[in-house]
Amino acid sequence: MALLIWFNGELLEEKDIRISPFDHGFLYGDGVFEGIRAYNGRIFKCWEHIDRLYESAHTLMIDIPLSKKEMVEAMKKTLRANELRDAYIRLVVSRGRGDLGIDPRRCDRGPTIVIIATGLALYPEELYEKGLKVVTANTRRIPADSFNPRVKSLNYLNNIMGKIEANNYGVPEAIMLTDNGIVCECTADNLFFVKNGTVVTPPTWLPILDGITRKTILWLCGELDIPHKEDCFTLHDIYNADEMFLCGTGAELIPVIEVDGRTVGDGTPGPIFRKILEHFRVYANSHGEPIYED
Ligand code: PXG
Repeated sequence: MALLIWFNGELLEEKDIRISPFDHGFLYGDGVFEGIRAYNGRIFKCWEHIDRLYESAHTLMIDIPLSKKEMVEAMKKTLRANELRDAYIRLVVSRGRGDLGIDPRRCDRGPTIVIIATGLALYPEELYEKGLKVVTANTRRIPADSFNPRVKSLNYLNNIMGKIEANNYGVPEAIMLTDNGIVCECTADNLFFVKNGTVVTPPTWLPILDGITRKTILWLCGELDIPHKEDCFTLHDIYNADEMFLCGTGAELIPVIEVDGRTVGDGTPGPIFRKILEHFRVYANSHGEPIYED
């Protein structure tokens, strides 16, 4: 069965979808997106993702013509049409078709909306067991007063530059810093470390994405009575951490065992990471917006 994709209100096969070369998502990266997961027949953190999508769009002054409820219905419809219970969902809203100038006012036909739901594309299980090696990117995170990375926009070139550096070093991820060397996040994941039993992650006023997995982990730490805080820190702190891990909708939670050639902790995924991962998996498989119940 060919994959059915939601495109401006219709479910179509990829070959039947046409997006204009004048679409400002294509011409300028002018738009927003979300990456969402469904586990076991439920959309995990559905409304949190929808809220973030609409907030990103509001900041960019893109008026999404669907209500949040209609957007969730469209997502469910797409999942049902493809008979999916465990899936990765990509929701994309571009500013739509305009002319060759950047002026958003020329995009007067409204946004282009696409929902893709596919099977899962996890990192190999081996990496969750063994952990990743990462490097620090020379490319700095865009300062929040230039363009706030809390907007999950279609313009990911800052992150892609970081990813190219990771690729050039032959590692799966790269750490990105602020322009004065404060640790922010990786190219598509938030970052945590553990020192003396306390879980630490950068605060969202730094130029990072306000990640939904990140927020879930902070909440889980509270539930599990694990000391945790949001704080600013440098590479020295993570080189000398007891444990480190990354998190995001795509990667879920993944341990880091080496940063810039320095072994983190004892070079294996640590006990606090394992505890959080175990509880995260149970929680993710039992909570969320049901896809098939109405
Ligand atoms: N930071 C950045 C820069 C991101 O793009 C995260 C953190 C994690 O956020 P969530 O809300 O997912 O916990 C992201 C996630 C993927 C993928 O396939 C993820 C993102 C972008 C592109 C692909 O995992 N964003």
